[in-house]
Amino acid sequence: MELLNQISQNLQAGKAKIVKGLVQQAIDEGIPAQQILEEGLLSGMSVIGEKFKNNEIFVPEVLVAARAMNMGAGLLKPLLAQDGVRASGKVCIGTVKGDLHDIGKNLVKMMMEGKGLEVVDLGVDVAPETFVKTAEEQGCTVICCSALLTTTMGVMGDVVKAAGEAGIRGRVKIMVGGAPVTQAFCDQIGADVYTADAASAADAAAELCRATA
Ligand code: B1M
Repeated sequence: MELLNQISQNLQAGKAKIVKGLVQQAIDEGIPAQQILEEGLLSGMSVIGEKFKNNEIFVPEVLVAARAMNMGAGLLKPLLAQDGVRASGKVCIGTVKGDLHDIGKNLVKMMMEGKGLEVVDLGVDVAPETFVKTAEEQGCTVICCSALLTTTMGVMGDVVKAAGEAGIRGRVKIMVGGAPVTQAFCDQIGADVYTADAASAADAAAELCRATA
């Protein structure tokens, strides 16, 4: 669809205000929020990812694209929430220590809120103890860890260990995700659930909250 393609192109060019306007136009034209997210914003971000990987663009270009992505995604947030089914449950989420990538984590958060979950956002560079302390103090059913770097994904294993040491593993589940994370890695560190994308993560968290309600 031409409009979604324009969103993708302008996101790649880092034109945040134009992206915001086009996303609003797409909403006004009745295009479903999920489709705008996937075929407009995420498709543009994946081109940026490829170019960054191939050294065709560098950090500043990625940052302006990320800003455009966040501006567009902000408009979709209430609509994705409307589509959700209310589920009682509270989770905390963060990008693990040493890792500053938050675009995927923010999407996961948005989709979880869309499912009616209350989400405590710990931000980026989150220490294992902070995940555990938050889950304990705020009564979270699920700890959600995101990592984008092969050098930081191991911190997720430290979260599992810290939760075990705090004696909360019986009532708090640990979910992991992010580009380098796999089901095999999840099994290896003893986390409870791995999901590959934001929508599946939201479904899984809602299910865990329902199961323990
Ligand atoms: Co970074 N970076 N980066 N970066 N960056 C990657 C991850 C990289 C793959 C690029 C590359 O070289 N090919 C590479 C990692 C290589 C590796 O570890 N194997 C990399 C690197 C090396 C670095 C630096 C070290 C670069 C440097 O300084 N030399 C540095 C590290 C800084 C740090 O964190 N300490 C760095 C910095 C940055 C920026 C600051 C410039 C920027 C981040 C901006 C921000 O997040 N605010 C950035 C970006 C944007 C990227 C790429 C281009 C895009 C990541 C992204 O946002 N994708 C990325 C290349 C790529 O992915 N192709 C790259 C879109 C996002 C929607 O996807 O986060 O995967 P993603 O989330 C998905 C799923 O993974 C899943 O759901 C989301 C949507 O469906 N998901 C979960 C995520 N979390 C989940 C949790 C769940 C479940 C699912 O359950 C709890």
